[in-house]
Amino acid sequence: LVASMEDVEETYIMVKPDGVQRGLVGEIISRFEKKGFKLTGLKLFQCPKEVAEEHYKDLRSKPFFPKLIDYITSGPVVCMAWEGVGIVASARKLIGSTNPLQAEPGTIRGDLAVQTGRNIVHGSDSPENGKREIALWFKEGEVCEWTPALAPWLR
Ligand code: RTP
Repeated sequence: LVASMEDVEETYIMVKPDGVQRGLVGEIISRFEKKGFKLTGLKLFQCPKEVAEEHYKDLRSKPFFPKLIDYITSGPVVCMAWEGVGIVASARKLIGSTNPLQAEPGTIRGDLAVQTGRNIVHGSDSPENGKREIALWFKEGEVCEWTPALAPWLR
């Protein structure tokens, strides 16, 4: 049985500055590509403080918030929009636990990172936040709706 279009979700995935500087952009993109998800938006972006603060607004009261904003704005990030059946939960699984030492081997953080404050990648935690974050990080026209020309394996 093949999933229907109603099961397709959008998520915002971001390679954080440490992931970019460690040369892990290709590795991270390729994990989502190989899984079978569809890339609909991609850019390298030096994010202003206001965007980082809006993105992490739910964490505003946390003691680590100022350090988190410094980290995310410390260098360019790679912003990505991805689409797929059940992608929000699946991407979180592929990424692994927030603390990379607790992330399972085989996950991105489990294989490639050590510290919570340097955990190389972000993934939206709900379909609603997926839409909200894509709208926050991408301008009108930067996200591309497309259908594979030959094989409809990607949805
Ligand atoms: P993300 O939003 O980046 O995918 O991370 P997450 O859902 O796994 O974790 P969340 O609790 O939303 O925290 C967002 C990011 O803040 C940093 N953080 N630092 N105790 C700390 O120092 C601490 N806790 C969280 C991490 O970069 C985390 O990914």
